Amino acid sequence: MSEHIAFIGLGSNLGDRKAYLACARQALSRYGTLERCSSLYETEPVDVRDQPHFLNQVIALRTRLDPVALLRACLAIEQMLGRERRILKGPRTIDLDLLLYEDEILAIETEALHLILPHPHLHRRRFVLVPLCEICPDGRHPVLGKSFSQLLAELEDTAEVRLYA
Ligand code: PH2
Ligand code: MG
Ligand code: MG
Repeated sequence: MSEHIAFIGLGSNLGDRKAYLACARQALSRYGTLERCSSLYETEPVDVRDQPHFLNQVIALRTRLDPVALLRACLAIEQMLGRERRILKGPRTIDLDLLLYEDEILAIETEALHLILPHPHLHRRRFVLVPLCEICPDGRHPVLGKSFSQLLAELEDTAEVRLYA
């Protein structure tokens, strides 16, 4: 299979958040080349608000894996880094979300696998759009047809996202 660009959102709000992101990037680099990595951002939790602040980042990976294989790789890395799924959208050592895979639009929702591309919340989350715009401002959302910078400008989410020193 040829190479493809995928964007992955990284998030951590338990333990040594920065180290978890670093370990996740290193693990992801076994599945391709890290083309771009955004800065780290300290972000206010959304959806479940009563939990610690997150560190979030978005990376672009050049990979030969297809979307399903890449999702499985992300889930395996989450497992390796001690991810426990106790509370939906609750605290986690590491969360790896497949945001975009080229311009692919797909939905696989089975008991064994849950993959929707582009990621269904991508366009409404500041903690995703800010780092995504940093590394790919002119990229376009394959379904909405708007650039990521345009989506960021129109965003309703006001949760705080600030550069992490
Ligand atoms: N992830 C969630 C729920 N809320 N909030 C922030 N700031 N960052 C996240 O990565 C995040 C969240 C579920 O995946
Ligand atoms: Mg997530
Ligand atoms: Mg996730």
